[in-house]
Amino acid sequence: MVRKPTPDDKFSFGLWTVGWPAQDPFGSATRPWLDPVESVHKLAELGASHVTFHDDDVIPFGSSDAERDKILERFKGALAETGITVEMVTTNTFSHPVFKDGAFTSNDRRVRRFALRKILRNVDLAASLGADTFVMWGGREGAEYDSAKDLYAAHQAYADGIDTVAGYIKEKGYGLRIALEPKPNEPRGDILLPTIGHALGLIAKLEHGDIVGLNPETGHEQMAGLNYTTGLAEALWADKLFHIDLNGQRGIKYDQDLVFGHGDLFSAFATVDLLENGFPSGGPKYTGPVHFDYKPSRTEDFDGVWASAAANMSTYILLKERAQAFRADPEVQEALEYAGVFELAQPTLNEGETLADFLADRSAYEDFDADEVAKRGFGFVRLNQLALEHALGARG
Ligand code: ASC
Ligand code: MN
Ligand code: MN
Ligand code: MN
Repeated sequence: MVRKPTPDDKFSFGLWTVGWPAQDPFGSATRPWLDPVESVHKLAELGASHVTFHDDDVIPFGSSDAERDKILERFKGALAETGITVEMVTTNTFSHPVFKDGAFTSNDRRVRRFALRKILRNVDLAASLGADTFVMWGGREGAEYDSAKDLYAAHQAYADGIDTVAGYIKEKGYGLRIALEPKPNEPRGDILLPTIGHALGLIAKLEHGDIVGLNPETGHEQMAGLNYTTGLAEALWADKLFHIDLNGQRGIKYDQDLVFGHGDLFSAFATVDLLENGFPSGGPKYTGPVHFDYKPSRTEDFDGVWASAAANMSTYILLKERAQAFRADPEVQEALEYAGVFELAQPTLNEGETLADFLADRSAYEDFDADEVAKRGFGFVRLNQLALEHALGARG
């Protein structure tokens, strides 16, 4: 690892990432089960500060209460020994066959009630471990066939389910916020809340939407051909960026869950630039943990698993250094100025300007010389080349 993490980096890993045994639709697992306790120790050694997990990652589905208590006691022992904390907890409502048609939106009402109980129970666990965020990835909330769902009822059931959980969190006085994780498809043909924008639309209609935000994943947006950094920006602007899942994806295809930066590297540079440097005009900044949700490739043995975990952190730090150098470069500042990047934060109407004043301003319309103004070059390509040269470490 060319860069070593520190606690200030707030690096966090899902236990399902390093623990993935690498089964896929065409082949069986290439690695044995990995004890979550071992993962906690190993991640701590590598420099991570936090872990996250689905209930079933730590406590196998169907465990008795006694087994559950025993497992949790041992797990908490590993946390205490390493100083690792649990910043986020999420619920597996996608692996067991009972969830094959979804959880909150299954056509089978019995499944919806079971899913809600499984999630509420996990909310209690999340609160008891001191987590800040409760993620909901509705991986099976969707369909393959348009006629298979009442799509109005599905959206209502989804919203009701989230509102019930949010109401429970408030009633219990837990310090948790819910973060919805969009994904366009896989494992279902189409998944509800396919993008950041769709999720924001649903949150706006919730009764308890004040404690519901987003956990956008790099690859999930890129699977839809969308710009992850732009999505993070919209979520930040809406004060809804509660958590992040960083990873890598190479274009519109199956969910690759590569190491962060091993997909679209230049896009990853822009993501880190936004996360670390914020918007040029100020505005809200992401201050939460830097969480990786990737899968060590199926080709890797355990040495490769730990090398890939380290790679996520090392790549993030390298990009952070490059992004800081980019913003600190006077030539870049000049190029940003030339490009009008700072001008966009200037309000379009003057302070105190009434609509009547505006309509009376002939310079804005009647005397506006569109052909003359259209002659302006923005210099975006030069700016982008400066970004690229900084990203490659060729400057400063
Ligand atoms: C999650 C999450 C995902 C999925 C996936 C499970 O909780 O954030 O992207 O589950 O990692 O394989
Ligand atoms: Mn993914
Ligand atoms: Mn994820
Ligand atoms: Mn995933």
